[in-house]
Amino acid sequence: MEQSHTDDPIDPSSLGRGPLRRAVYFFAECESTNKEARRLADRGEAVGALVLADFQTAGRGRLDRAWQAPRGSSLLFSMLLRPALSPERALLPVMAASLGVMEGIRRVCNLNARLKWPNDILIGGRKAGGILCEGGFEGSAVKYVIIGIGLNVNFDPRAVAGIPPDAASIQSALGRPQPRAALLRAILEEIECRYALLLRGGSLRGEWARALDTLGRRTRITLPDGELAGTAESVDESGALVLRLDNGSRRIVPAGDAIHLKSGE
Ligand code: BT5
Repeated sequence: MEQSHTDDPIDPSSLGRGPLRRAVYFFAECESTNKEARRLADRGEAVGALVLADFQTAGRGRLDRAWQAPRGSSLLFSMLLRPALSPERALLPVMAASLGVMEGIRRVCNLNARLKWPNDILIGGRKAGGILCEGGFEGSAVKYVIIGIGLNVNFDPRAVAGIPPDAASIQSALGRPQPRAALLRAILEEIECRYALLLRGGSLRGEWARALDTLGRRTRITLPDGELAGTAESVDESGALVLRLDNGSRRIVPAGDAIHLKSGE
């Protein structure tokens, strides 16, 4: 799986300044940037720490799935947030992050990425990135939120064992590599302005709805206690999916694993 892409280093000092890059922790290699960010958070690190890695030895997706990326090829980073949010509103930072990734890709690469509810970045309808959001709690209060983002940039997913062959990357979509630092900087700027909007009490619902490829599609959602299938109708203010079930009733789904179905499925 190891393949080297060392000609495009990310210089942390080139990332500019902003509230979610107050302190940048760069690792040539670590197990998982989410794990490092959690370690910092548990030690009392303030909001705005950004953990960035060139390679993860144990990158994680949701539900303990693996996230793989060849060394130096991708964007792998985690942001430490300390929002005053109830657990029901924990998807709001994911909305800010995924919309920021999408807009950063558009600005720097001129590519129209889309989103799959709740945490995937799609290019050409295929998964090019994902978000892993983890919370630290004190009782029922959210003490911190870690938003981990993996985005496939400069490699061909078909050529890397361990990555689903139908995955996408920016290089595969454009036919040429892109400078990772410039892309990361734009993504951080776009996330920061959306996160600031949320902190001011603003809404990302409209932008989230327009960005989601999921809306209007037949979708199957896997939940811890079973499965639901129906048509994804809309999203509510907290980012939850409004699903019209096959029996006609509506169900609000705060989180889950979604699959877009083909018609007739
Ligand atoms: C995700 O999980 O999509 C969230 C991925 C988050 C990764 C970042 S990297 C920085 C930070 N540190 C971490 O340790 N994690 C975060 P999920 O929806 O569960 O998708 C995981 C599934 O995506 C796997 O089971 C594979 O099938 C697939 N996968 C693995 N690597 C991939 C890649 N590079 N591109 C596309 N799909 C991939």
